[in-house]
Amino acid sequence: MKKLGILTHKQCDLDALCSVETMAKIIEEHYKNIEPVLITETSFLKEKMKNVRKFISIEKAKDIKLDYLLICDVNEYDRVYGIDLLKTVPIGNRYLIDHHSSNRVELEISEQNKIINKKASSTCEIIAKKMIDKKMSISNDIAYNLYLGILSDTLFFSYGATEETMHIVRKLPLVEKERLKAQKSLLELTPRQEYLLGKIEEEKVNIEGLAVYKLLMPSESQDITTLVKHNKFDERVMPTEEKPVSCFIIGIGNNYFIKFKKLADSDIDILSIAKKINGGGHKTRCAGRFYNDTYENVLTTIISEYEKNKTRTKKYKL
Ligand SMILES: [Mn+2]
Repeated sequence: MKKLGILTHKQCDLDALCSVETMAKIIEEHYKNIEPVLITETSFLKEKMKNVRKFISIEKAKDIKLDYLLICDVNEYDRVYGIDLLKTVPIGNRYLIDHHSSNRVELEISEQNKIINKKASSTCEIIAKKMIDKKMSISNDIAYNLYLGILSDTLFFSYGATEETMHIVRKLPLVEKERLKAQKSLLELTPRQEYLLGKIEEEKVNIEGLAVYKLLMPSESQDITTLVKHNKFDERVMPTEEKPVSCFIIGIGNNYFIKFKKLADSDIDILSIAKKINGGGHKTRCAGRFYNDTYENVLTTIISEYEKNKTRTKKYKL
């Protein structure tokens, strides 16, 4: 029996977990001599999924000899949970499925082993489309998890969803009751999330068109970035007509995770701001990071990058 390790990104979200889970099911069904080994961080989000198998931690995975490796939903070297495993597998046996546009440090995977669709809303969308196109059987559990992954990455189809996304979603064999159940479970906040939501404050910055929100937690608390990936948090930090760009600073000790969002008609190029601060993403929503820094410096840097960007955009206007 050969072993295929399946990895995804740190701070795994539901698109990550559901794409890993579905790929494991596909491999099991189509390759009888390959056993999938799912390697992710622990996450409370698994409770929302259907019929989830065991995911193991990187510590446990280190003792397992892997023959193949598949990476889902991430193509940045330092964002992969368990990246050290990559070099334990021959290059020809490494695979990637992803939908992100930023690729700061390319993973050592040959082009023919990559499926990257930057137009796809989520990795689950890419997998669902492949399954539909190849007329593979999609069980109710698989359909449910794929739907959950797409729903989560698009925040209920409000970000990054396309005609193609909706077309694929409609083809998933799920009854209305199941769709509603998935939607409801995504909406439910855990007590920890309720607490964090209440801790968000708006920062008083006097910058035209920009709203800044902060959630600052001590370093001893657990990683909260996955917990805030919920539309209740997005609603709280949503850009408005008056402030079409919003910046959400999530601080955990000295490390900061910055989420930008903007209304589609805003000229500010938030993606280039994100790229300047160790990040990337999409045109209307992207993220950056600061490591070992202070809140003051993070705020000053963001404001100065925003101001530079604003002047630049204006320069080319009539
Ligand atoms: Mn994703």
